[in-house]
Amino acid sequence: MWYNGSVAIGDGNMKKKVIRWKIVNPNQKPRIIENLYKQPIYDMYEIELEYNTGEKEVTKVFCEHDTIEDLNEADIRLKNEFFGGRVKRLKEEQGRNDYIFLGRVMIDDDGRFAFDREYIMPNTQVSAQRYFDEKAYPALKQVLEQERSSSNNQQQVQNSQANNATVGKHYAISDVHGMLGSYMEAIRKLNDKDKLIILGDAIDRGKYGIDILQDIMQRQGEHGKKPQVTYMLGNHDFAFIEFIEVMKRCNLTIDELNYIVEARDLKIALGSIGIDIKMYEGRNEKVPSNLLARRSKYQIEQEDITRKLKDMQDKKGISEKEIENLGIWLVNNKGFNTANGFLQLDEGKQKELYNFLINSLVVSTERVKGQKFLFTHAAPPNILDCGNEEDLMINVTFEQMRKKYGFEQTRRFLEDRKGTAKNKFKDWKKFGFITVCGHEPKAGEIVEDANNGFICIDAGCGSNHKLALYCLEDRKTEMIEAKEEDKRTTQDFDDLR
Ligand SMILES: [Mn+2]
Repeated sequence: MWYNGSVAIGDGNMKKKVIRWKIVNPNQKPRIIENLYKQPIYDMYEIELEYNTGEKEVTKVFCEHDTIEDLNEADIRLKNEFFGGRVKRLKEEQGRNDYIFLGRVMIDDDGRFAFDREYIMPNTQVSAQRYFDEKAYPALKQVLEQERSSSNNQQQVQNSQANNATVGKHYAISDVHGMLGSYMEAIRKLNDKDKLIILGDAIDRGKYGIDILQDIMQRQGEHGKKPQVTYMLGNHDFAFIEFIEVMKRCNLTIDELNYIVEARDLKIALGSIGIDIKMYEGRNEKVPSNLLARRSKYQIEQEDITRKLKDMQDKKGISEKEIENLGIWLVNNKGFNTANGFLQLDEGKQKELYNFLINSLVVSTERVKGQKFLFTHAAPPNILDCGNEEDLMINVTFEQMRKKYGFEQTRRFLEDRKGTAKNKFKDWKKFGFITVCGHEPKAGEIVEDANNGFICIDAGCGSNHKLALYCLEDRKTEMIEAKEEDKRTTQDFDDLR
């Protein structure tokens, strides 16, 4: 049976399309889901897209049980541009034709990403297990070791050729997001004299963020492994530091972390269901009983989890805000891979990693071929705060910034958006600087904004799998395509940030 509906397709530039749905094989699950969930909670569907031109195509979708009817009756009639946008993105940019799709993304009042129906879990017990499964990580380690040893061999061969280079160049990459293969390939393309500046967010989304950070640690400083690497922090690194500090201060257990994840899952699910119910009510239509039943079930679970979290607040001294921040990082920002990796390390290695992070730079400057560059994850600092510095050539670590401006101000700095920070870029431009930054991906492209004086090199490594290796001397970019193994670790997610 086909369900019919119409939907606006495209990101921003809407093109109208008509779609229809059909259940193909309710018991077939995507492989990645099978790994994550112990219950067959997803059905596979085919959707037929019909373009205005009359052209038709069929693509596969995986949906949570029972939600396809909701989508048909509700979401499709509702303007659901994200659905179309996602189909388009996944098909065009990733060449994929199977994925999980559960509906819309919701943006909160501040224009920030709030929830995503991808995270609705009918069984939150199961969903929480996926984040902190002690057995999951070692299996991945094996894959990692294979990648390492093959890249080491190649590295040796390459080094013997490349070491003869007399002068090194400066390169920058950003927002690697756990894609170890892409990171290693960037490293392999450099010679021993080159310098690589990483503009933050090496972690989260993909599975190997911790391994990337550990490799970077070995390459830091004059006497480190070559080529030399400088790591700067992004907003994901900030959230990771917050996680480590709260974990340590409050001595949280794995169970308690899972409560935080469950609470977040439930909040997202209830938020999404709430939107649907409001929509039916707004149209004076009967709210489907399965939707109401799901809401009651989640509400009961939420009451239970709220009690547990209250208990944690009293006994462990974790604040409500910290619980929320951790939940957002672990679930929405896909920090669970990083958290899992971190928890597998012994205490000494954990400490080493933490010290590395808090002493990493958040702002740095460099002269390359006479041109002044400012490096930062999101946007430059307010130039007035840096006025006393000689020539404005500054290097600021996370700890220095936190001491001077506080934790929350540092968070805001690392989360800054290009749209609102234009004047900061322009101020630095007046003093002859080009800002090189990341943070806001453009699929498969770097953005050179000469007017505002910045180059954003985030080509979306963690979402559409393109890593831009930017050479400052040549002002040229090389695009690195992610390895299949890395792609699989993010295949069940797609996100804008
Ligand atoms: Mn970022």
